[in-house]
Amino acid sequence: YSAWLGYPPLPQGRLQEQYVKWCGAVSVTEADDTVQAALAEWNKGIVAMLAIQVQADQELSTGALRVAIGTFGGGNTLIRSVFKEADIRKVEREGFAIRTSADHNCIAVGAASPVGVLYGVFHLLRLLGTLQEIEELDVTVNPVNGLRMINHWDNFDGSVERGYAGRSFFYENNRFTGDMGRIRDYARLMSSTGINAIAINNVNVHALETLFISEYLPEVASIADVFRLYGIRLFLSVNFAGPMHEGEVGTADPLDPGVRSWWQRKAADIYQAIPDFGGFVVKADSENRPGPFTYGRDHADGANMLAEALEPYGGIVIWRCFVYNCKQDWRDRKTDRARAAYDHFKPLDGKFKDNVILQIKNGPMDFQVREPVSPLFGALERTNQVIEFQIAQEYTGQQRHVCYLVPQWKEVLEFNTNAKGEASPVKHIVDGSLWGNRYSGIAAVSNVGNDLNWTGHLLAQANLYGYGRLAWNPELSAEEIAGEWIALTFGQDPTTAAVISRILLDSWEIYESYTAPLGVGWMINPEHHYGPNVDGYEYSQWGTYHYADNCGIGVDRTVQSGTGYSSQYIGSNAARYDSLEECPDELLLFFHHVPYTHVLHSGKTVIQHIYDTHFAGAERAEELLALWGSLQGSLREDLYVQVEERLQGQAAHAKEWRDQINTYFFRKSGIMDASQRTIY
Ligand code: GCW
Repeated sequence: YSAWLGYPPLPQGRLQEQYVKWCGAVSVTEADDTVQAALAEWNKGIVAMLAIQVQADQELSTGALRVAIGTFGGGNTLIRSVFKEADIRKVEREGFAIRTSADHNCIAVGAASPVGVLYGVFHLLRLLGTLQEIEELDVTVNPVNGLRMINHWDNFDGSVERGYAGRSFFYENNRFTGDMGRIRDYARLMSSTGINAIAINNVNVHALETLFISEYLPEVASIADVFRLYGIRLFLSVNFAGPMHEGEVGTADPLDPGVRSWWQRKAADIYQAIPDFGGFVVKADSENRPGPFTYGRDHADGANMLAEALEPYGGIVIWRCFVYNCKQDWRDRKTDRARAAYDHFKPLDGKFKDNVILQIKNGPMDFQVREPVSPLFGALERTNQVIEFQIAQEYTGQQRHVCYLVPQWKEVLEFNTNAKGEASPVKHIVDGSLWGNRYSGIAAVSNVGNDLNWTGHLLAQANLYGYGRLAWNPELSAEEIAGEWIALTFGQDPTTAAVISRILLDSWEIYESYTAPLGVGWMINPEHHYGPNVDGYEYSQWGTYHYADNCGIGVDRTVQSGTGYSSQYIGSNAARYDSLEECPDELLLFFHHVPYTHVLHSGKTVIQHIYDTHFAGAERAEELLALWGSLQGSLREDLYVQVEERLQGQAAHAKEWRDQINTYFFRKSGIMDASQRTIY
């Protein structure tokens, strides 16, 4: 339950002695709630890690060592003497500086704002928890991304759409749970990774949730109060048809004056209750949700209308680009879902108000285990945008399989869009630096629920932790992040760390290899999306096809003979994806329809690749279990057992994947496995 804030005791030794020497006393002079929350966290961490009590400053003799915590303007003389003008200038609103000062006998954690102080304290605690030297600290740290957001898909009835960790801890049975203790612990966890924005309800806004901005505002406001302590702004997903829902206005047409003033009144009420309310998240004209299309308006009309209502209060509209035709005829080979976001939003570039942010899923389809980067990144030059990841493992094992997603997210963030000369990686688009956006950042769908360990699979906590850390600083490596999470969660044993790190770092590749070969997705059971079903979505309306027949497989998205999707990329990316010769193996079937005998860059045929990866993947899933087994006795028994159970399930399920996929393609193609392994 305490996850990475459990503060396991640190091993005896030189570093631990160093910490005891410096951290035995703390100097805090500010009464601000967030600074006090930072102090409480500091005390908690020190007591647990070092087994010492922290003395308050006043009781100390002048020469004694201590940690000083505060804002630059907050009246703490130690902070004032350690940090000079030049230091202070480098620290941004949410950033902090930490310096060990021999002159002043202290480690000073200074920031421009209370939340910066909090982040600084979490940082220092993390340095201890990962056994770093603290005697010569001198760092200034600012978050790279402005918006670092979590989207909940929690429903008022307590269910969580695509939730794999129990039920909501915000709601149950169309009531607020009122479980403020849990919500506060959640806020601590999120804040410790750097999260600063959370939308607490599902983007599919149902009837009762539509009333979160009216009838239920008081309860929503009390959740905002808890988040505020930890520097997190609360957002709500809203129903675009809200004005009609309450029966006051007969339309939701964004250009209708009655609709506009309805939203303006709502905004006034919301800010009355929650003065620092973040804004709205909107899923419109997407998967049967209402939107501006009904009225012949475009998405700029819709988003701008809401933005106008929030503007006087500094609120923002986060408008999702997950807009596509979900009633496609599978016989129609011209419509290509992958094209949809670009086709809808590229023409609107520059038309959005500057408090609108477009939220773009990382790929053009939907959080598959492998898909290319959305070509909208690079295409929008005059529009605020955030990328949307999915921490919830909807298509990556549903938190029953281990799948550490940080390497996938890193790959996406590093992708060079070619948008502006040589180096235009996605990470510089979403951090706002490439186009100089007013707002930018990263959002992701949460993977938590009311399970005791928050995420169902204990190892899925690494995704939650890793997401926050990556949003704070995309330069951190997947290895570093895994290392931090392991040390903070399980303590300092190097063998344990090596084993868990290896499991995490290999897990995405393993999951991909026994499920989705070469960029083909959607071979899953409809609706719940768990487990293999090669044709599960083949004759559906959702635009999700692989077109496997007796000769070959894959979607032709080339310009010459396909849907032309490849041309949505810029320069060499378009050329590379369009070319059968140059297209990277891992995305081959996303862009091309090829015979099973097509030879990959790896030298194997497509069909042999499918067989080999599926056999190897299932075997490697089995090995994960053995690896974990090596930790028996060195971990807390309950933690050991819960992961072991999941890994057993994964190993068995990986075999099911292997056999269904291999058998399907063997029957379709009639081509034997070169190694003559068992295919049914
Ligand atoms: O991945 C799909 C999910 C839906 C989800 C939708 C979205 C919230 O299967 O459950 O709806 O994406 O992102 O809006």
